[in-house]
Amino acid sequence: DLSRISRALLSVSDKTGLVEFARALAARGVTLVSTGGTHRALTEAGLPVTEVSDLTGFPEMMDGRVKTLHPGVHGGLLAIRDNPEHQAAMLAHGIAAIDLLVVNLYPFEATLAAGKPAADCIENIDIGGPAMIRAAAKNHEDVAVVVDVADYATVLADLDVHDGAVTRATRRRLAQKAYARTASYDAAIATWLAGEIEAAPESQTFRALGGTLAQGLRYGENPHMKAAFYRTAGAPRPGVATARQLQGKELSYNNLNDTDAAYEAVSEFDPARKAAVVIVKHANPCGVAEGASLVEAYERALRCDPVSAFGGIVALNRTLDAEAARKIVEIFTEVIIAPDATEEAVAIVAGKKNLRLLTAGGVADPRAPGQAWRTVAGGFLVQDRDNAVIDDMPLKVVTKRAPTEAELSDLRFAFRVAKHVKSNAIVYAKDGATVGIGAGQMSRVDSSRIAAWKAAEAAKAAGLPESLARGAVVASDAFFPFADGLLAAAEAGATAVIQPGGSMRDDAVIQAADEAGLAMVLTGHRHFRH
Ligand code: 93A
Repeated sequence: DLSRISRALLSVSDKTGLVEFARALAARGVTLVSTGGTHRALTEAGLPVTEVSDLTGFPEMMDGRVKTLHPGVHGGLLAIRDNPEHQAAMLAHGIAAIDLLVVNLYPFEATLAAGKPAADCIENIDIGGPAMIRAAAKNHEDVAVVVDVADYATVLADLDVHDGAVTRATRRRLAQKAYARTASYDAAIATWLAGEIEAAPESQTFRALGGTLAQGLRYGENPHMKAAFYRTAGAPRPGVATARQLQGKELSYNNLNDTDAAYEAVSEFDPARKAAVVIVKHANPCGVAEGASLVEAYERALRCDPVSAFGGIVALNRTLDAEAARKIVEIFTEVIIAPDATEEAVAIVAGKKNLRLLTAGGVADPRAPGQAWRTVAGGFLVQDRDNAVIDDMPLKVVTKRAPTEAELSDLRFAFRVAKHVKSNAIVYAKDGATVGIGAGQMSRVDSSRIAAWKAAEAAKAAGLPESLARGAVVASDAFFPFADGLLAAAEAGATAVIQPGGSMRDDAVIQAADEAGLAMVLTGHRHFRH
């Protein structure tokens, strides 16, 4: 089960911990071989090390594009030690066994993330490194492969405990990690190229692999489920994966999921136009509002459903200021996320030790293309992200009465929100604030009833005599299949309706709207979200 380490090949771009590790190997009698830059670093540290060109009989050439791609290297990595034919081949061609491979790759992902030109990204595609990693990992019965600086200690611990050898268990673990690394490396390259050529979802199933670990999580949606958070490669959209956490407890799986929902929703609201706030609970908005200031927007968003907002996620589309911060910390909130935060706001939030504050550096572009995926049993689904925006949709008035300017503005607002509410989604809005949200019901009429009931509850909580749905407008994320959902809205007091249209019974629904004196506009776009 043990494989003695006599010879190691080191070829690393990230030279963190290299010299210490190589010195520890040398001290344990391991012969060192390495490529140009690595060789230089080790020689400078006074370590005895052979150059890889001594193994290959070729100099490194073509700007280093060809340095280790040679049987002198790959034979040494791939030869099965107890196979007589392999041994004979090694002898015949003067190939020496390599027992330990230490490689970390050209920094493709970092080059891309730094926004470097395409030519730099291409030059940072490592060929020889992955080839060696895959060879050593394939031959893990005889060879140990290290692709992560963190595993230098793993190997040294094995060498010390097992008298200069690495266990099979360690080699297998290292091999798995090695393939995970080359897979994510190639996925990052493929994903980048997919973006460059604007590939369609069906051509990029590989994206599922393009993750690098951002954070291990204590548990998943429930405590008995293990979980982790991965970041995908490529041009990042400001959001939960790129945000900086300034304070508070570690984010949980549910926090991350809800914070994403909240920030994606608030990014629909152009910060140059108005301040906007989204409060999310269980991945659904429970209050959304615009305002002249963040604090005004927050107070109006909170009014929609103060009960659900307790323990929620608050997303803002502008720099968190002191006034808004002071108001938000009045109730228990799990997470605040904003493009940025003033020093004063940060100090106010600091008073709440557990409250997490995240700054995303900007708001996401709701029109940005991209993909969304989810797993299904035995597979996964890929689709374009929903980047349709109400402002780009030609609206069609289908009722006798056209909406007033004020109604039209609220209709757009409500439909913008409905896009981020789980289907079936019904959203009541008035004066740029939601007043009742019905989410995630299996029938549209149930969502309509829930939204109307919520609006009545919100009025009660605010001590108002009349339901907040009265005089409001209503949005539906998909068409009304029957008039019943629409009539429920009219009964609750809505004056105007926005919905995609396209039902077989559109005529009956339009007629019902006319009879109820409603103004109705069709968007031609559906915003299902499941
Ligand atoms: O350009 S390469 O793909 N061609 C190669 O043959 C090759 N062999 C190792 N890059 C290659 N490497 C990479 O060089 C390693 O993966 C490592 O990242 C880097 C180390 O180079 P140096 O030792 O010169 O700093």
